[in-house]
Amino acid sequence: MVVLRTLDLRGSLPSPPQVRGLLPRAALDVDAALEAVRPVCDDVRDRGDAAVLDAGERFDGVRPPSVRVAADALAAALDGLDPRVRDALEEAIRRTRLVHRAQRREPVTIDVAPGTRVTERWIPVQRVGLYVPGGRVAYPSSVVMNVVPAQEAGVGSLALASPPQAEFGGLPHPVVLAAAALLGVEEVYAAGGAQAIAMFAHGTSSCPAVDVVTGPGNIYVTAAKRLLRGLVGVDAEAGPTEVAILADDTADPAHVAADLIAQAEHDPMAACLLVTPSTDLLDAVETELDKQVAVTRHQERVRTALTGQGAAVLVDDVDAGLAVVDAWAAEHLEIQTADAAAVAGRVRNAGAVFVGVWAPVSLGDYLAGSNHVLPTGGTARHSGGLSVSAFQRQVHVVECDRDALAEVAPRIAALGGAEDLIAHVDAVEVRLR
Ligand code: HSO
Ligand code: ZN
Repeated sequence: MVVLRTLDLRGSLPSPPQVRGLLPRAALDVDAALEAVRPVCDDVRDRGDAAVLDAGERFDGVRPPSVRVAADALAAALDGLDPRVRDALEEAIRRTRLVHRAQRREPVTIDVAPGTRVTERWIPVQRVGLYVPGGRVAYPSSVVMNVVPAQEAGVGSLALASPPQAEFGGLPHPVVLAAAALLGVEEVYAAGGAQAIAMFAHGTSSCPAVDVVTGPGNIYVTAAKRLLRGLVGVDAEAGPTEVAILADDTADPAHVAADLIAQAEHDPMAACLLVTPSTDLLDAVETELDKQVAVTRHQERVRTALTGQGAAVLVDDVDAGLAVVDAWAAEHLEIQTADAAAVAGRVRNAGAVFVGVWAPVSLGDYLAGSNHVLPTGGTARHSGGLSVSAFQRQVHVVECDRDALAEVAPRIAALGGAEDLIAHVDAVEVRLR
């Protein structure tokens, strides 16, 4: 039996912070992992490649033949790629590129006063390190989701790391290598966990240091990113994956159950939530879960996730349901209600929103063209998914002519005086004298 913990919030709805406190979500103790990764990161800083290789042997159970994957291994992986997978990756790349190309921003020039203009330019960082996990599952789709935005941002130098696999002679998973090759990424490293992040941040003789590190990973990857943030830019912290499904009695219980199971399949710590005003739907979903979990491939972790952090929330109506999912701020939010598009239009907090019966999360994971590197753990309240902007900075370029500077000089003098920074005032006046 798979019984979702049920939370009855019918009647009066608690405040958003209270709702967050009531709803389950696997907690990651990143601080505890910090102490574990610190010596690994320091070792990579001090001993470079040798430390990366040693850590591979110790944590991934295999010593890679070299830190950098040889060009012929990349070519061989692409040659050996199943044509159906190749076709799927190519279409995923095409769609993801379309979406992310549209995120590029042209410079904007604002004439703030006659003779004074500020131009905002978006400039790509020079070099990035992209991390692709490879522990429980290999994620070639995550290669696409990281590489495409970096390429569309205009990043010139791109390195990718993924853990060495014992069954592939210490190389990363061949489908990950093939996906990298398909995208034209030539710099790939057999490095996983904290050692990969430290390699990117500090640089080694094989891998020059990068400016920005992105990509999801386990708790050690997350801890290493937290430790080395500042030395490098990092994207948002990615915790265990999540889905919330807001559904009414128009939803098909088989779909709801299938989508909860699909997310649970990632991780025994995955959090899966059904929010509904319909007790009939809830009963039907539980019956479906029993049927579907019994025959699903990764039954054990699905069961652990659903019984551990799975929950059903009963609400008065779809409006109250919206308040609940907004408070929880799911990484993935599915709307399976009447008039789903209108309901989706009112969502405030979610990493990505999936509208109606034909847009399951699985579509977004692989082929919608949207990005699947998304904010987890409630961080969707303040952050968005991975995009071109993670690889660029906006830079203000300031221009002014003599008359315009003279015009505004008294105001600079007033503010400089108010802050007792008279050299600031002098730097203007020396020009106008
Ligand atoms: N749902 C995952 C992404 C993924 N799914 C990769 C399949 N492969 C986290 O957004
Ligand atoms: Zn997924």
